[in-house]
Amino acid sequence: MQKKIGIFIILSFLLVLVAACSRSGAPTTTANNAANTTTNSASTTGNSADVSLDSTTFSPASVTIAKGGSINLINGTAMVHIIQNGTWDNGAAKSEAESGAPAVNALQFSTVNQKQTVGPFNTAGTFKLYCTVHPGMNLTIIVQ
Ligand SMILES: [Cu+2]
Repeated sequence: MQKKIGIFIILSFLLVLVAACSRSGAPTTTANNAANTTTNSASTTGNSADVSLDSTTFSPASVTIAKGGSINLINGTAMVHIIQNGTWDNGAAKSEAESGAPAVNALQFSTVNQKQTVGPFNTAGTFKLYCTVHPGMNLTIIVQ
């Protein structure tokens, strides 16, 4: 999964490079517009955000990304965290599948600087991840 996302990000950068090259060599206005359109869609789908897992909280606790983007969860300490889709709307957090969100089931962190990518989020909406170990360790992901 992480390899696929890495390849996707590399392809996105290559697309931007190709668009930039064709723009500088393009003689007509029509070609320039086409290059700009390609660049814009690449930057939107390549959107991603870093979220730190602190001792018992996410930082930031809410993050906004573009549709098609991902989040990089990075463990700031050696604390163990187990992350899942869920909700905390009725008090205590509980596991709950979220339609339109990537499935996250017992995603475990146990070493400092450990990084795992969740995504892509291809559906606009508000999604939630929480830590099963630490009550109140909740993350809201807003996809636009
Ligand atoms: Cu935790």
